[in-house]
Amino acid sequence: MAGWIHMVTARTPTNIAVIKYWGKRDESLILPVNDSISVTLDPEHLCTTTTVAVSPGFDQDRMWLNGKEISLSGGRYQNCLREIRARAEDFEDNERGIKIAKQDWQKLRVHIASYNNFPTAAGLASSAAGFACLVFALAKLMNAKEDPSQLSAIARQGSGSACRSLYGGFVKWIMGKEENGSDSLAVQLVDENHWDDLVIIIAVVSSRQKETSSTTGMRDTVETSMLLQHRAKVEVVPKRIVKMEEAIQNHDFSSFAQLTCSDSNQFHAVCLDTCPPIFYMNDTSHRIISCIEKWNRSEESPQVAYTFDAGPNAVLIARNRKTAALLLQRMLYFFPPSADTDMSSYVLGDKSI
Ligand code: 2P0
Repeated sequence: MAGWIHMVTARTPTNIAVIKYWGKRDESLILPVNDSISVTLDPEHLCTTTTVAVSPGFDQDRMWLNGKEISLSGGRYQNCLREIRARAEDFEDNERGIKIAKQDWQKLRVHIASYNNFPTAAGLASSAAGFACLVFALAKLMNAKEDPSQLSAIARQGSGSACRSLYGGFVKWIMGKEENGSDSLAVQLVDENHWDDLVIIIAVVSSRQKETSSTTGMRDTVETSMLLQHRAKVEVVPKRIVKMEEAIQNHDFSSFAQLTCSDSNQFHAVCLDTCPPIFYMNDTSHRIISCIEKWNRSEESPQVAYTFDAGPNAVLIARNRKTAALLLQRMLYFFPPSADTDMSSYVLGDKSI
């Protein structure tokens, strides 16, 4: 019995919110104050790869992130491990003579190795890809038969935005009403083939770790920002959610771009309205916004949508490949990579969403 290792490797892309999640109504269960909508990136680009292994020879749960061992003692990891272990089923590999009964999973320890192919904690949603991948890989390892929405409710307890990475395409995280969080989960709005004209370009303004973590920032915002309360009103985010769903269904880029840019700007306004204020964007981010706004206003309808998460990096969504080529030209002209900025771009091709 002692000689075997059973392992599973999974790869999960990150997601970028076009209607933002910011603020929790329950911190330990990670329940948000509003619904959010995101687009999942192409798995070939910004993604996490995680291998999970189990063996009778392992005496404790351990994890390595980008090659460095990290502690699994935090509640978020423990919640995910507990929830998947509770759903584990019998596993049998006759060829290798491995037989694990449902109840054995409680005693067996796991080793986890996870890699991001992009900067960790630089506002590129590394925790989203990370926890989604961890939960998916553990579910496969332990033969848990949950569907992606049920798994999303577990990934949510690792990191809120992670619940949206269990699906491709455009995804909605429904905030839910239940106190125990059972209905706070992700659903797929459309799959990755629905709107495949869109091209996403990520301009990495800085790959440094952000100063204020999302978790701390959100807590301060909930405690101090009046603007966040305004955002939660029916006519603000809930109305935007309805309009965004319509724009996505109808391939209506003008409406999509207008909603995406407005919601990003309002999210950063909420950060500024927090005490102490949170500054995620920098001068380069602001110059990128001005550049895109000018371009969009010089055309009959918007060509590019921009959105910024908890960091200065720009996520630019071009309406088609032709626009994406022009966008790259403009970005390289106005923001040439130089020694004092580490500006570089990830270009996600026309199959990105
Ligand atoms: C989002 N962000 O909707 C928003 C927009 C950042 C800006 O979700 O505390 O890392 O783990 O639930 O998921 C980042 O927050 O925070 C985030 P936790 P998370 O993508």
